[in-house]
Amino acid sequence: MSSDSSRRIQVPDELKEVLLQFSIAFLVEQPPDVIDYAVEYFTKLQADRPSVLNTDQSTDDQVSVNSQDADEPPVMATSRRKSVFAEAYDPEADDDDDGATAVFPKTDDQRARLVESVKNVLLFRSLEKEQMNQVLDAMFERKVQPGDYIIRQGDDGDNFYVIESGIYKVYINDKHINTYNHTGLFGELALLYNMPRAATVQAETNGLLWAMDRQTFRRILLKSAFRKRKMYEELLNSVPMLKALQNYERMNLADALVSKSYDNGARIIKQGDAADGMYFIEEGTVSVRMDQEDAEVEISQLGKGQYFGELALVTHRPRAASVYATGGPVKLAFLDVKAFERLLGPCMDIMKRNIDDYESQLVKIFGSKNNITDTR
Ligand code: 1OR
Ligand code: 1OR
Repeated sequence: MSSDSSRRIQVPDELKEVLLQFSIAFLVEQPPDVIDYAVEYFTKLQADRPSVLNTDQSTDDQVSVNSQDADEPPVMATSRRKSVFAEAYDPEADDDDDGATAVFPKTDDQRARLVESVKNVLLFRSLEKEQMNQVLDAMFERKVQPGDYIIRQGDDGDNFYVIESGIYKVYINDKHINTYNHTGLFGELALLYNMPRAATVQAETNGLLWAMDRQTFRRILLKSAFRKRKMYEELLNSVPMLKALQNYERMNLADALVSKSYDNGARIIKQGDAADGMYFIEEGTVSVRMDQEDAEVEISQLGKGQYFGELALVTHRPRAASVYATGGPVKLAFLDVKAFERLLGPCMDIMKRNIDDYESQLVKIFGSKNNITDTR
């Protein structure tokens, strides 16, 4: 690729991206006038752009309901584009929708291996049983050898792949940016957003992939995946910590979230319990309370766009506090511990900083050195 002999004009990635997103937004919305629409679109884009200087000061030494708001990552990470997945696809307007679904017969062994491989595929989570069976029927096996190119950047999307085994390296403009180790999926972006392949994927080792063709992908998977990504987009954009994630990583996070609702007063987390995941607040508020002698004392309130339950996952200790739904029904997005470990690595430093903050608050409130984070 870089050894390409023909001299080509370099189109900056940012330009490509901005124009692609603009075009998609235009096609989806079909406004009457291109220029008017462009002015409106780019004005909004400019207004939404994270400001260049992070003026947020975190010197607040009160017990702050909003202490998480100070955890914006450095500007470099935030200046990335905000969102593609809202504009990129309108499931209702999708016409790639007819024809019968392919069926690839499988031996019992193959089917069992396939079921195992797709077990952790987040995109499949929201499928109903019947759709899931259609998906399994439609997938076919592909063996690969070291050096095989599975996907080339810039190509049209044909298949989407779930990894059964093998190591795969991902390159953008010849730069190695990601590696899959015997698990995961790739090739969904081009099919989901109807755009050229965003990256090249090459096998490092022998491996086995399960493929699904574009038609089936779009017909069965796309609508549910898209809805979910769109549903969580606003939430994920409103959590300052998650700005440390790439857009693509936030989309994967959306696939992994599960909605949960709690009535006013319900206990969401019990102090001392083992932890199975963390929560982001979509709607409502929660009260964080700690056992203090015979009573529970409220130590914090959290609201929309904030998160809790991360502490036990980071420290591998029991829950440090109890958390209750307050102020009407509370809507939460739950992230289980496995997905947390896989997806929130880039946010770890920010979470740890906030945890340091808990510690100093603890000393302030209870006047003693705490043990919420020591690992013994
Ligand atoms: P695709 O259909 O575009 C290439 O074909 C695939 O590589 C793509 O779907 C993804 O499944 C996969 N950015 C874009 N695509 C990625 C990335 C990625 N990682 C894997 N793929 N990253 C962002 C880099 C700026 C890496 C994030 C860790
Ligand atoms: P967890 O997994 O331990 C309880 O489950 C959650 O309450 C915890 O994660 C945090 O997400 C959340 N100290 C400890 N945990 C807190 C605190 C907190 N606030 C929220 N949580 N402090 C409050 C600081 C404003 C310090 C103790 C006084």
